[in-house]
Amino acid sequence: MRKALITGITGQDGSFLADFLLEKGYEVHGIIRRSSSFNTERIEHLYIEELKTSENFFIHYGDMTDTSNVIRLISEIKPDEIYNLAAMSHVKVSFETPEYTADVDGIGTLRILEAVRILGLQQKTRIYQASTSELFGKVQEVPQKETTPFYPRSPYGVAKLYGFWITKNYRESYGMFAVNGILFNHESERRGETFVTRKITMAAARIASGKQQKLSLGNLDARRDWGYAKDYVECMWLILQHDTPEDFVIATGEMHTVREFATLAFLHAGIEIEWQGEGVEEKGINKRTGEVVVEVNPDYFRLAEVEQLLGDPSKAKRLLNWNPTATPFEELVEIMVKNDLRLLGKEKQEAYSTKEF
Ligand code: NDP
Ligand code: GDR
Repeated sequence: MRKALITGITGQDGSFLADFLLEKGYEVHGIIRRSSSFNTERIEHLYIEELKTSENFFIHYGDMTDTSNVIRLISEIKPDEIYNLAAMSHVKVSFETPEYTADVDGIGTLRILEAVRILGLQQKTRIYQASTSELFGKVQEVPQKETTPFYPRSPYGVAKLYGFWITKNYRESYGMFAVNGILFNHESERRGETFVTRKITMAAARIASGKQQKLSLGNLDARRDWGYAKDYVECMWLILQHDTPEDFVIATGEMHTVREFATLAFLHAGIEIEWQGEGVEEKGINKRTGEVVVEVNPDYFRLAEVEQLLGDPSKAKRLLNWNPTATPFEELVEIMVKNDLRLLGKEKQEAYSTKEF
């Protein structure tokens, strides 16, 4: 039985990847951090005795900043594949915690590579590094492909730049199968609640249900290439199954503004929005009631913004036979809004929580 180790198992991608690999018959090991409150909601269905459908899932305590822990776990598990998904993954927060972000997202990647090398596993263990379209930042070419120069615009992007190059360096220096997936934004019903898409879909559901009055957003003009996370984790696996170790851009090849995402999300929740005003004065008005449902709050602006990202997935299409448009943009938004309306229905039956985002 093939063994996979996933760092960042409690996150959006880690949890989908665990589902995917278990289905493929892998023994899956995941690293979780100790937390003062529960952080395992996305993987409960995999390890809680009454819910679990597989006996092949194991969790271990650990942290990307703890070298001895990383070495010990890799030494005990001896995985065939490592998916390094753990990261301080919020771009805006990385401006507040730049050193920690560098430690986890940059040096954390080195810790994994070094552990595999020190343990002499370089011929056995294949390593996937979660690289990102944020490497392109201030874009030098549209659309962005594997050969486009990088220009990161945040401490997160710069830390991930180190992760990208050290992965490539270990591949070239030690002949390791260590590769980067340069993934563009991918979202889902499991997306973290502080990323813009989920923030919008949750707010749309709550506003439509009379539980919230309005939503505050930052840059409505930012444009992203948004895909569906479930489709993207399959690609992580395909990249590691490829004959040769190579880096791949994973994207849909389609770009939309935050404003477009919000318009569509509110529509799925039953609210038609009309946009009025410009810049920080811009507002989204509920056409039927005349109420303001979206406003701009400069607190959510980035110190250095990535204005637009558009990926060219042709290499992945050609060499991995991957379909970038399996879940179109409209369907992605619908999946997310429907899920948040359903969750709200569930919450209503229990006591409704007034969490702010
Ligand atoms: P999430 O933020 O949902 O998950 C991040 C995971 O990393 C969580 O499991 C988190 O644990 C864990 N983690 C954070 N810090 C540490 C640490 N110090 N030690 C161990 N684990 C840690 O991210 P996604 O699932 O969305 O993304 C997965 C990876 O892909 C990340 O590396 C991200 O940067 C990258 N990426 C994501 C894209 C996207 O659009 N989603 C696009 C391109 C790249 P906890 O639950 O305890 O916080
Ligand atoms: P991003 O995702 O920074 O691309 O990083 P996020 O959803 O946070 O922002 C996307 C764009 O929306 C604009 N925006 C807002 N963003 C947030 N979070 N909150 C708001 O209120 C808001 N209003 C407008 C942002 O300015 C930005 O332009 C994600 C993460 O998953 C990274 O880990 C990953 O590497 C990249 O995607 C690819």
